[in-house]
Amino acid sequence: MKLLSSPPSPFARKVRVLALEKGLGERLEVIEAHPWPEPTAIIEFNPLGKVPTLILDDGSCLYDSPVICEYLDSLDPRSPLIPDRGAARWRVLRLQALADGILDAAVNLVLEQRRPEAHRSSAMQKRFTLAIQRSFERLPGELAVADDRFDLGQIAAACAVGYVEFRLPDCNFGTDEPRIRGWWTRIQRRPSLLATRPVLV
Ligand SMILES: N[C@@H](CCC(=O)N[C@@H](CS)C(=O)NCC(=O)O)C(=O)O
Repeated sequence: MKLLSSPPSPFARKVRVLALEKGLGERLEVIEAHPWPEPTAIIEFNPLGKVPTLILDDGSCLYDSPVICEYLDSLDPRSPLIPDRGAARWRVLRLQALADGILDAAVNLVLEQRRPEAHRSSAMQKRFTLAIQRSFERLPGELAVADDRFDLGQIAAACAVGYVEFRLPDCNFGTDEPRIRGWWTRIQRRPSLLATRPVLV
């Protein structure tokens, strides 16, 4: 399998962390592909032009990151990182949705800040910032009911904290909250997270 991935992408990082946690690292060839400024090398595989995109050995493709994670998790059902049913499943998927939503807003905020000043919308920047702050306020409650296992929900949350610290370190999003800090301190040295730290390109 080949994964189209860009080094700073938090969505691609989520997939890479899940693959490493599942012991699938050897089976996943990570290929650097850049969606900006033009996603030329990606659109043949994903018309949306986004990373991550997974190319299977039969040439078919999967996107987006929740679908790729579900697929990779299904390859070895002995150690699921997405529970297959019940309340635990919906907790994990809700936490992934919360973290992915933080990332959508954070990526949009970064893009907004890169526009020439005259083209920036302060209303949109405020909207993205408030969505991120509200979502991080919800995170301690989600972590309190999470399993001990570093599942897909926690992987996504780790990628969200990692991304805002990497791209938006001066914004006060509330990631200093003691319960978030305590959890982050415990998990941030996992080999899967260390091996996928975001890199500027
Ligand atoms: N919902 C998608 C989001 C992926 C995404 O937004 N990736 C960014 C890079 S971090 C991208 O490729 N953006 C290019 C674009 O929006 O055109 C997922 O979970 O995979």
